Amino acid sequence: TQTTVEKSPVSLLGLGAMGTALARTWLAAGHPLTVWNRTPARTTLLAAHGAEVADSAAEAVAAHALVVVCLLDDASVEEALAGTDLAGRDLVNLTTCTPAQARDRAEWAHERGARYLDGGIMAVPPMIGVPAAGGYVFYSGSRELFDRHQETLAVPAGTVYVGRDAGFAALHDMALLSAMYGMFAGAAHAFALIRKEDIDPVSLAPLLADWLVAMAPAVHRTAERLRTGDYTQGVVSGLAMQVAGTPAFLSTAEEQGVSPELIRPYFELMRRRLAEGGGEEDLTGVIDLLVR
Ligand code: FVH
Repeated sequence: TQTTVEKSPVSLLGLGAMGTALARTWLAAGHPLTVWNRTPARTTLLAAHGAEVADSAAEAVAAHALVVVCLLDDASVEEALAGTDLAGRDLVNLTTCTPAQARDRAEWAHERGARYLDGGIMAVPPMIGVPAAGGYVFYSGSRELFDRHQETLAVPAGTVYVGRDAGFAALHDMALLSAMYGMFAGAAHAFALIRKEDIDPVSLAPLLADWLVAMAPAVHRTAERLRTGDYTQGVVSGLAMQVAGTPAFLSTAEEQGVSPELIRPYFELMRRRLAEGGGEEDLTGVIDLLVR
């Protein structure tokens, strides 16, 4: 005899690009799903694939204990959930927000009788439901809520719990995405340097990607130095040497007719740290200049 395992039902509010991707994976995995979206037209396709469509956010919240929201921003969460009865609900908020907004939202949910878990999605919609793509979601807030629903939450993407502080998922999300924008900024400068030359950007791209991958493990050494407080231990490329090299980068930008506005601020910080006596360090000391 075969036994069928009942899949946990989910209420999902928000069917933008990300919400729709999440909805598809839960439906495909056999989870009963109730959806709501401010613009009802976005529910049509999902209804055809078996989703129940709620006429209001309140109806969606009332449908199941696990309520997932994936809306544009914190203000839209406030607006969508106003007038819903959250008492006894397990609210999982996958909307991008700041750590402070997440903590306030957790308190707001608790005042309304709900448990709260915040999520920061480290994936774009095509990575959802594709384990090999490596996408995952940071979660923080109620550990009990995370443990109870982990199996369901793991359907669209991997899950990484980062602590009871509801703001930590957003903080991890913002930290990683900030590093990503720094990388994009560096790549933008690199492409700008060759833009007017007879160099195919497509031939530079793999060199650039491989170089960034080769340099990425440096973050482990940075983390160790931050932990020990010794910024000079095992330094290979000292700050004094690196600062001495910065005029060449700025002159190259000038020669190529490229604005140095993306790289100059970082060079300024390196110079300041050197002036404060950090010549024997690597680049770790720059971090301390940023922290106010
Ligand atoms: N898409 C991505 O690449 C990123 C990947 C990382 C995580 N983000 C965050 O996920 C949240 C949702 O993003 P999204 O891609 O689904 O965004 P949109 O396609 O723009 O859909 C927005 C949904 O929010 C609804 N909405 C907006 N304002 C309100 C409101 N005041 N009341 C109720 N709902 C609202 C909107 O509804 P509609 O315009 O269809 O009526 C969409 O359902 C987001 O935090 C990303 O940062 C995605």
